Amino acid sequence: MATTSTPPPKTNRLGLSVIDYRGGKTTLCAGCGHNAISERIIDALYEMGVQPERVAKLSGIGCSSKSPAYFLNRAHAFNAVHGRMPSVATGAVLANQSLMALGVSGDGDSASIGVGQFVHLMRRNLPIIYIIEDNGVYGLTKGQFSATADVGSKLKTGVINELPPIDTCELAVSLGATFVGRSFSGDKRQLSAMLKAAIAHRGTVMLDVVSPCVTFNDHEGSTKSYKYVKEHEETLQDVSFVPHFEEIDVEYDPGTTTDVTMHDGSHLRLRKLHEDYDPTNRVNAVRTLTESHERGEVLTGIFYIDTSKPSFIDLLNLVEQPLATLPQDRVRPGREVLEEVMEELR
Ligand SMILES: Cc1ncc(C[n+]2csc(CCOP(=O)(O)OP(=O)(O)O)c2C)c(N)n1
Ligand code: SF4
Ligand SMILES: [Mg+2]
Repeated sequence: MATTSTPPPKTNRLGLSVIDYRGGKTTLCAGCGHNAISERIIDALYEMGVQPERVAKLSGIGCSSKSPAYFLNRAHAFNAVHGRMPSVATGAVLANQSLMALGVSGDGDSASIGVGQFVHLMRRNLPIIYIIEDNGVYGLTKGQFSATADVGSKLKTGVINELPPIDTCELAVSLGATFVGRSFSGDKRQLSAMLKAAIAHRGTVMLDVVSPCVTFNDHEGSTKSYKYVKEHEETLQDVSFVPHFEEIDVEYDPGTTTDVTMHDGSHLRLRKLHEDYDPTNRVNAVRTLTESHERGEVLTGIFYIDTSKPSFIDLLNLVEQPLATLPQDRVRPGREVLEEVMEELR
């Protein structure tokens, strides 16, 4: 009898299969945009060959903040207090700069209770990938408006939002984050390319991902529903990404495409779709976002990128070895060193 052999599982450059990047089974609602984002995170980390144990997953409180439990079981994780993930992330990165920090937050977690912490994280350029899974509501507490809800957006109960939204991308660009973009949980191709580029960046990456809440905010009158986003999405560029371990063999026309060399030698390629948009111009990025709001669009793409600004780690001039693993004799130099310092101060 002929035997049939199953083909070996596909592996990445570390020899790991995609299963090594998975997490627990989701407890979020079926169809929730947050589940699709977890899938894209799994694929991006697998395809980039990131060692799972090198990642620190961080989050606050909300359905979105639960989602790190559904990817990367083998990573470090800290589910912090509501809106306080940025300070926990800052501590973790400063203690061990060899970790790759991946923060997942919600629009409520970041733009309401956590806005103070969000603001200070953005201005420091701490190396972190900060994702806001943006559904315009507090999903976990049954669908109240969050601060990213658009004026005129309607709840299922008929309540209409009259307060202007906070655009977290506009805020992040003006405060100093060095990689800022918006995507949609339903746009597999664009979100995957952005996540891979985010992994190659050293500095604060802020990605606002519109992620519909099918239970509380996916109806007629909502501006964060699948239907509304599909009908009103304006894409700034066609985003593609060539990792440093792959040969670049595609020619590009500098007139229509911006090529950004990332910190690790990867290439981010942005093919202009509409206007002559320069993603390295901060003032223009803020203006473009404001104008697109006025037109009622959901603008997606990479709004701003700067690969030259020093990160928070560079500014602090930290030793290269992670503080967490420095030996005792370097952490506690001893009485003689203290006396030397005191002598210098006399
Ligand atoms: C200090 C504190 N205040 C309020 C709450 C209640 N609460 C839990 S989650 C949440 C909002 C979550 O909204 P968002 O971050 O948008 O996440 P989503 O559930 O929409 O993904 C609130 C207000 C809390 N857990 N802790
Ligand atoms: S309540 Fe909304 S945000 Fe929360 S899991 Fe369900 S669909 Fe997702
Ligand atoms: Mg929300």
